[in-house]
Amino acid sequence: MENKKYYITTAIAYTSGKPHIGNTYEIVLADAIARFKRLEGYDVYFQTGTDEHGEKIELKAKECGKTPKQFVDDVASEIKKIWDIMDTSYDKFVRTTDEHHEKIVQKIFQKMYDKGDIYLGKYKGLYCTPCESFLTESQLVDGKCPDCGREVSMASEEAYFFKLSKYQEKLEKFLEENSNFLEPEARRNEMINNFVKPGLQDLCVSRTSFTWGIPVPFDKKHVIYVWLDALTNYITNIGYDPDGSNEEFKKWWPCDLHLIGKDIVRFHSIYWPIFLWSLDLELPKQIFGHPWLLSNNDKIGKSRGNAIYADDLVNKYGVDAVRYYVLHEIPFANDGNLTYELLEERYNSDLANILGNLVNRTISMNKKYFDNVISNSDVKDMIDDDLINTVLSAKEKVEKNMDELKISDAIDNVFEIFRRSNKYIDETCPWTLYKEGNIERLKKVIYNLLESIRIGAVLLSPFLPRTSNEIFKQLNTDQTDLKSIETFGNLKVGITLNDPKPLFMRLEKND
Ligand code: ME8
Repeated sequence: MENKKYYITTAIAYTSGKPHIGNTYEIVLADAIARFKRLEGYDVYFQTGTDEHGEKIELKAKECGKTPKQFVDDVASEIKKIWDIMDTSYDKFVRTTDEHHEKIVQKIFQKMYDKGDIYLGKYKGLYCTPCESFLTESQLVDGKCPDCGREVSMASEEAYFFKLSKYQEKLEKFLEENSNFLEPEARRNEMINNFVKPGLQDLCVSRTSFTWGIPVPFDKKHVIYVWLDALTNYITNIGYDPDGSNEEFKKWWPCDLHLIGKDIVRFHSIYWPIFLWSLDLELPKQIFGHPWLLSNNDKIGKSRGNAIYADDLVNKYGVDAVRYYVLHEIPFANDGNLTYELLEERYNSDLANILGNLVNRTISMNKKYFDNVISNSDVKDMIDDDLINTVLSAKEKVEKNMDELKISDAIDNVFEIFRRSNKYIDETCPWTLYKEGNIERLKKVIYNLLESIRIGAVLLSPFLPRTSNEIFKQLNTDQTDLKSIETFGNLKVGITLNDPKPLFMRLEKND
C-alpha cells in the first residue's frame, strides 16, 4: 500500500526581531501545501519554529537589556502569534532552546566526532583584539574593525571543523543525478557549479567568541555552530536519537519537503545532506528554495524603513486577503512585489468582484427566487456543459500544479471556476428567466451556480480557509471533501441556505 504520509517543514525563523511579511510568506506557503495534502488524504505533519542561538541574538538581547533567554522567549512568542494570526495549521512549533533539542544536538555532534567527521583544528582569520571577534574581509570598514574602528590582525584559535571535503564527490554525484531534489532547477545548477564543483572547504562548526549556544559536549568552552544546531531541528523534534530513534521518527523521516527561502539554499543542499550522511540517515525528498517578496520592488528590511508586517495588513484587509495576495503574487521562480496599491487592486478585482460578487449574487438570487431553498430541474442547455466541464476539470489542474509547487497557478485554476461562473450568469440572465416565468430553467441555472461555487470553495480551502468555510456555511453544506467534487451535482436539493453575507467588502479609494 502507498505510504500516505507527508512531512513538511519551513525554515526556523531567527528570533532576532518581529518577522516581516516576507518571512511570513513562507509559513503561509507551507500552510497552503500542508492543507492541500490533508485534503488529498495524506497524514500530514507540518513543523515550523524558531532558531534562537548565536552571536547576533546574544548582542540583540544585550541591546534590549534582557538576558538572551528572556529575549528569545519574547520574540518566539511574537513569531508564533503572527503564524497564528495567519491561520497556519502547523502541527508543532519547535524552538532550538528546547531542552530536548539541545540534548540531541550534543549527541549528534558527539556522533560526528566519534565517526571522525569532526576534528579539532585552528581557525585562522582577521581578528580584532579589543572586540574579541573574528572578521571577514568584507566586514571591514576601510580595512579596520567595523565596531571599534581599530586595526585588525591575523590570528588563529582552536575550533572544531567538519570534513565537508570527504563528501564532496558523493554530493556532486547526488545533485547531478537527482534533478527533483532541489527546486527550482536554476538553484541546483548554481549550487553544483558555484559551490560544489570548485571544492568544499571544511566547515568551522564551533565558536568560542560567545556563549549563547549549545556547548560542545566534550569541550565546554566551545558552542556548536548555529547552522548545525538549526538544521538538525528537522530530526531532533520527530524522535531522532543517535542512540536509537523512536517509531515517530521512522514514520516521518525522510522529510517530504523542506520549504526555505532562496538565500539559505546553500545550507540546505550542501551542509544538510552531508550532515545526514554523516549520521547514516536518508536525505529529505525535496528542497524548494522559494523566491522572495519585495516591498516596492526593494528588499524588505527594518533598516530600510520599508518593513510591512502581517498583523497590520490583516487588521486592515483581513487574513484571507493577505494570504491570497502573498500566495498569488509570488510565482514559482521569480520574486513577487507588495505595495498597498497592488494589494488593494487585487482585493477589489479578484476577491470582491470575481469571488465575493459571484457568491453574494447567487445566494441572493436563490433567496429571492426560491426562498433560500436549493432547487433543481431537468431543463438543461448546451451552455451548461461548458460551465460543468470547466468546473470539473479544475481539480486535476490544481492537483498537478500543487504537485509541482506552482501555488500561484493552482489559485488561478480555482479562480477559473469563479470567472466561468460569472460568465454563466451573463449568458443565462437568471433575472430574465424569472421575469419570463421560466422557473424550471431558472432552477437549473441557479443550481449549477451554487454547485460550481461549492466545488470552487472545496478547492479554495487550502488557500483561503476562512472564506471557504464561510461559503460552506452560507451553502449549508457538509460536502466539502475532494471526493465530493469528482462529479457535478452533489449539493443536495431541498436544503435551506443561510442568508447571504458579503465575503469581501469593496475597498474605496480613501479607505
Ligand atoms: O534564515 N520574502 O532565518 P530567517 C520571502 N534561521 N521569504 C523571506 C524573505 C522575503 N522577503 N526574507 C526572509 C533563517 N525570508 C534561519 C533558517 S533553517 C534550519 C534556519 C525567508 O528568520 C528566508 O529565506 O532569516 C528563510 O527561509 C525564512 O524567511 C526565515 O528567515
